Amino acid sequence: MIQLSMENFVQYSPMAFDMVSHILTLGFAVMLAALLYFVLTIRTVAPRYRISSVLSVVVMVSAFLILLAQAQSWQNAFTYNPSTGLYTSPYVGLTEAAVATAVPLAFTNGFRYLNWLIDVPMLLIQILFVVELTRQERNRLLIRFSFSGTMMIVTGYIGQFYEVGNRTPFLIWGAISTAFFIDVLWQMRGLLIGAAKDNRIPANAQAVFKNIWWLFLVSWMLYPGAYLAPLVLDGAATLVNPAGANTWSEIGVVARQITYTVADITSKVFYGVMLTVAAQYRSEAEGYVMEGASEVATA
Ligand code: RET
Repeated sequence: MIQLSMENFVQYSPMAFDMVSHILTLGFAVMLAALLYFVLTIRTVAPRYRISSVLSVVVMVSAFLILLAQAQSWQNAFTYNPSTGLYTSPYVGLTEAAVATAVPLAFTNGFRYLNWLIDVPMLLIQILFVVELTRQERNRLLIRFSFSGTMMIVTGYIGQFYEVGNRTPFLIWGAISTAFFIDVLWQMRGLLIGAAKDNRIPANAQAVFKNIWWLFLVSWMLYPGAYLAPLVLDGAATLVNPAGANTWSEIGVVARQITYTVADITSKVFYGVMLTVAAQYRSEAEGYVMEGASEVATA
């Protein structure tokens, strides 16, 4: 059974290869830039909301490092072949049996899943410190989010090894992962729709929570979309018959990496910024004055 990502069975024109390199570079560069944003804005919110910024910092550091590894994995897995003018991996054109015994360095999306293992629980937990909850309700969600979020990623991680060739395990693990995903979505919907109507929260912050729900829904749905990419692309056909560059596969790989990068920037960075804004509105409504702000005002 083949346990490699579909990207290894596609040959790339220099344009497609470079586009993926650029997209992956954008991914880790944004995380480093946003890291500074979350550090520098921490004092703009009241101390009780700062744990959300701290968790964004944790997310940024882990995403930066792992997305850097992801970009290096792309660079190392393919070489340029001057006679065809294409980038190719040692796996292109091998039979299924030969792939199973080959050992060269393969490209893998697996790094991403390990990053999510850290980031998904952090992203789900950080919001619990910006909305208004009883201690009991917060603890309940903390456990539920951590459990379902972790199970969603672990089961999806196992499934992604089987995206090329016989796809039965790929689909079964994907379905199990989806069950946990639905639980996460359901809990988050209740939390955010509740916060958007909570009269202990000022109206401007309520509006932000409502928008966070839509951002959350759309950005998180992109991940299962990228997981399913091999189903709609002909990566497996390329494995058997590598007739030069296969335009559809090439576009598919570029599209999949764009999807991952957009999803990462929106679900981690935009989400964190919106939570910071909501916390700023709440801090302001509670009369919080940023340290040092009064000196500026009276100067
Ligand atoms: C998988 C496997 C296939 C089924 C489903 C999945 C969902 C993944 C999600 C990932 C979210 C990741 C985030 C990372 C941020 O750092 C695992 C692809 C439903 C929702 C938000």
